[in-house]
Amino acid sequence: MSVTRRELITGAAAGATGLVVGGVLGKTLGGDDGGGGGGDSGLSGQAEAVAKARDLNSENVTRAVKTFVPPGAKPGDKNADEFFLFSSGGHSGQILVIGVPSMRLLKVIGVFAPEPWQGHGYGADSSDSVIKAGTDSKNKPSSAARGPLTWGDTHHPALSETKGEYDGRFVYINDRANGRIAMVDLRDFKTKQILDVPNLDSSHGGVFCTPNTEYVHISTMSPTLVDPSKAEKALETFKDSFRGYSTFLKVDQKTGKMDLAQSFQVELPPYTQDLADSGKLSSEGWVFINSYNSEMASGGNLTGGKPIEVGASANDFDYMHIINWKKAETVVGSKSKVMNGMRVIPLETAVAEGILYLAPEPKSPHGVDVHPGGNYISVGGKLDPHVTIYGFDKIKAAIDGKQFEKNDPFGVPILKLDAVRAGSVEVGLGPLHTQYDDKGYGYISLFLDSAVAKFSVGEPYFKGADAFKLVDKLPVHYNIGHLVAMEGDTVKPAGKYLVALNKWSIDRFPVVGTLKPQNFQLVDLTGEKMEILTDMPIGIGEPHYVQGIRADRIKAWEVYPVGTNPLTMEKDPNAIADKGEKIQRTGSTVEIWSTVRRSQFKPDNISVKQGDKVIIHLTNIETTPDATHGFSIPRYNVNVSLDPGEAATVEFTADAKGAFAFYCTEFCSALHLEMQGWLLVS
Ligand code: K7E
Ligand code: CUA
Repeated sequence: MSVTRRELITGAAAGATGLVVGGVLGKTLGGDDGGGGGGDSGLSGQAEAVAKARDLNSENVTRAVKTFVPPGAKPGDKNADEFFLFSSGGHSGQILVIGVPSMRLLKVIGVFAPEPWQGHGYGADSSDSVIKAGTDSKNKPSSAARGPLTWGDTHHPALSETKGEYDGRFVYINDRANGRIAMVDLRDFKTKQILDVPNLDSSHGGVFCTPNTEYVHISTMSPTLVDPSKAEKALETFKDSFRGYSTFLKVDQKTGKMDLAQSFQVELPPYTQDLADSGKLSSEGWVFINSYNSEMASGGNLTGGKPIEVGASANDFDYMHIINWKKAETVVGSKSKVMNGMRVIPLETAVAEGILYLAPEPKSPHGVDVHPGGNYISVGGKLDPHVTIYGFDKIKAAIDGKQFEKNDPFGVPILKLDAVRAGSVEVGLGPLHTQYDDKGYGYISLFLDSAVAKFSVGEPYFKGADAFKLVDKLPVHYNIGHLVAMEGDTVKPAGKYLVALNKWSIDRFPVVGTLKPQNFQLVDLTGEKMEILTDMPIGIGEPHYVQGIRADRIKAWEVYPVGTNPLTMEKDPNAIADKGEKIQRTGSTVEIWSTVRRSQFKPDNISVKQGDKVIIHLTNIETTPDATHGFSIPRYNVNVSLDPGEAATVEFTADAKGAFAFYCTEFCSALHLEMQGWLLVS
């Protein structure tokens, strides 16, 4: 159908050339009867004039029509956004929520970095305690060096799943810089937990949920120095001093929170473990992590040593780690040791129990992505023009038949490449990450080529000579890292759209200074050839990974039941109703219970003595969607957002003397400016 429409639009069917905008809109707006195809109806005539005046050709207009969401479109309407992207916000430490196909930014979720509008990290107990708990030095070997962390480099979001499909409950995201992971509840799109993961000093792409969100996984990137007192000679004894960790964080199904007591790690060789993905369907129960720097290069370029990048690219092969987590689960109770509060299955035990295997991966591997059917695992090698496709059936057979090439220096068996490779496709330069659609195709990002390659991925869709073949290639702008197809990590991808996440955007946008935006490009997958529909500049950190979920899977709340504490998602014990306001002094502590509504704080006068501890419980008693108020106290760095129904507590020592005019920071009503009060510190 889209082809027909496209032919009509471009005039290809009629052999016409040039601008036929009237025909497009006549067809689109005129319904199925094809009436108005001549472009002479009032509407299409007007549109044609606008298109001409703005120098838009028929292709541009088609793209606009494919992505336009009319003002007031309701969720679920055919012309509304059909998908949401949950994008890492890179250095901003946040998550971005974007509508597809409109590519409109819908929300920025405060995660690792304070976010003033949401009051995330500016005085409210709920968010401050999440951020504080997110720097838990006792979980790290190198504890002494750590202070409170107020930023993160968000990289890989992982949406929760049920039976391998996204279920719209939670999203997890890691902090590349500090080896941490956060959980956002998709009922209110707020961060509920930041976990400073034991034994992980860093993390990168090893984040995903298992098919029923039994666990969320995170692994080390740069291996961890196990005993920090040995730092001085650490690099000379790299092989013995460092270890990697594959971490399975147990998820509480009700709250989405990660429970350390039920979590575990599998110790890994000190290679650089990188991207990872969960097995599904036929490979459920296993996970796959690739690695580079199996050379264990550690640099020394100023003192005659090999630069790290040279040392780390010396070998022809690195290793995919193949981990049997279902097996690990049965062993962890009896055969683990506890390290920094985490149960760890030692490397020797992992080998002895058949939990860990390696498979060779060509030339600096990057992405590892499991096919929706579960059998194929696609690996891109940054320095190899091929994508290598492994077969899980072959991996299983090779393990059972002990088809090992040898053991690595840590005794981990390395499977024979020929025994586990199902196929390979020459796709172009710098292949990184693969996503899948609903028709059996894979899409791989080509960093060096600045392109997306589409290839067929074996059975059940493609057999024989067609099994693994390049079928299309699309230039993107420029230097693509990840890409995301809608629900492309699940057992049932939705197809339709793909978004290319480009690192460079030279010449695509107006010059806004020396730091250029990233460029998200929306790609139409419905035609024979991939086609770019639109560019979206991202001017807030460098996103890495993104997941795209069907919009109708998200069942977000519009208002909280009155008195809800966002941290617990339950009624706050200090929430009050109208007329419950009071001020109470106990020794040098002053506690205030305040209602918040259009257009007043009650009480609006608070009098304390210098040095008093002040605790203010605020309840927004509004039940109207969007009736949000803010609460800010000048000079005290307090700024809380009180969404409708929300209860929050602010606590501080009144150490500065004076009269402080607190005010509502959200333009909530005609008397918003009057929504203020006085804190007197005498
Ligand atoms: Cu390829 Cu950080 Cu997922 Cu970026 S990683 S590209
Ligand atoms: Cu409440 Cu402005």
